[in-house]
Amino acid sequence: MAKLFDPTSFGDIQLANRIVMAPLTRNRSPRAVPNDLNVTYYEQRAAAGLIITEGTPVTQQGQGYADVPGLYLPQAIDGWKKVTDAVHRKGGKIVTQIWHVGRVSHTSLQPNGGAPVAPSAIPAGSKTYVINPDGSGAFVDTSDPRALELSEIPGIVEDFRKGARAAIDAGFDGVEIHGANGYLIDQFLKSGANQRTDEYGGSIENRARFVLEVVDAVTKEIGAGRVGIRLSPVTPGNGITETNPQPLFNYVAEQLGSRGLAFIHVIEGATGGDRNFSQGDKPFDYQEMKAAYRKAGGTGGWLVNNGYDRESAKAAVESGYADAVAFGKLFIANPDLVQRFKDNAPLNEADKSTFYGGGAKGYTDYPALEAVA
Ligand code: 8OZ
Repeated sequence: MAKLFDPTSFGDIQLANRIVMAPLTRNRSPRAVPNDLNVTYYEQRAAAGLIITEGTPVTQQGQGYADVPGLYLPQAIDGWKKVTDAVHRKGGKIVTQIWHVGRVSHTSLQPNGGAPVAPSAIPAGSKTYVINPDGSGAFVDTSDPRALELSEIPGIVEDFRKGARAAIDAGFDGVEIHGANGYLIDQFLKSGANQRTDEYGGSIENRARFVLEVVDAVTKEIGAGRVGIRLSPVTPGNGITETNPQPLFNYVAEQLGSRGLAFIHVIEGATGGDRNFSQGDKPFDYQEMKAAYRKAGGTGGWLVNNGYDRESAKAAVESGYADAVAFGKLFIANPDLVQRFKDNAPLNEADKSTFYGGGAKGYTDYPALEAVA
């Protein structure tokens, strides 16, 4: 029986334990370049079995929030190198989450102030985060998107490929493709955001074409054993809706099963909220999705996320429900979460007011437990 503290492998990546740091947007990298404060933050959390960095746009067009670090500027690669070196020196493993926000953006963040792009010209009706001229941060409504031309889609697939190459150049152990939470890939997958009438819209096969093209381009570039993907079958985040998620995600899982990926990262329920939230006319069955993946030959780690604690994570791994568990807020507040779980020690509380933007406060100043003499 596997245990939460046991090592495992996700494809070519060896994890010292099954406690994974979930990707967390923190808006502390001005000009899209990782800095020394970011180095400290990730280094403090290197005892995680795997760190998945915050979402990292592969192009400026893929940016939806101020001060998130990217992968498209040479300075950003240099900045990320310092992060990956620091985590590796501490014996940790780190992948970066490659990201395109699609319609969840604002014209002020887009190249030449243009409209954000999406499968269809349907607004997200969501909020994004920008920096005011006086330097303060603010949540503002997302801008109306324009529908991508068919001829533009290969270019975005190529942007993901280049992002994956840049990630390896920056010293990452691999990448997680951000296919969740209502961003571009999820927009293609789900019928509420995708009303295209070409080969990228309509049937499940057509709506899944974009994500599979991205997966194929990225795995060809860096090797499937270094590639994971994050999916959120039912989250309503960023205005995303799907009336029939089960067959859609069973199909996606089955297609991924033959592609040799390192891990599949599934957000259960509403991201950061109700684990039992669902869309469609019956509760989503995650084990059915996992079975479709395994039946198709998928051997990657099955990584689950959303509202787990020490006990439920132990139970998930020990029962074989999952291979590993990703924690978000608990890792924000507890840099030494692995040690605290081992000791069954009390946990620090996360301060929501410092999640997005700002400096060291609420970022690198959460205390670790005193070392036991
Ligand atoms: C919170 C704030 C901004 C972005 C996600 C990348 O939901 C995000 C995100 C989360 O995946």
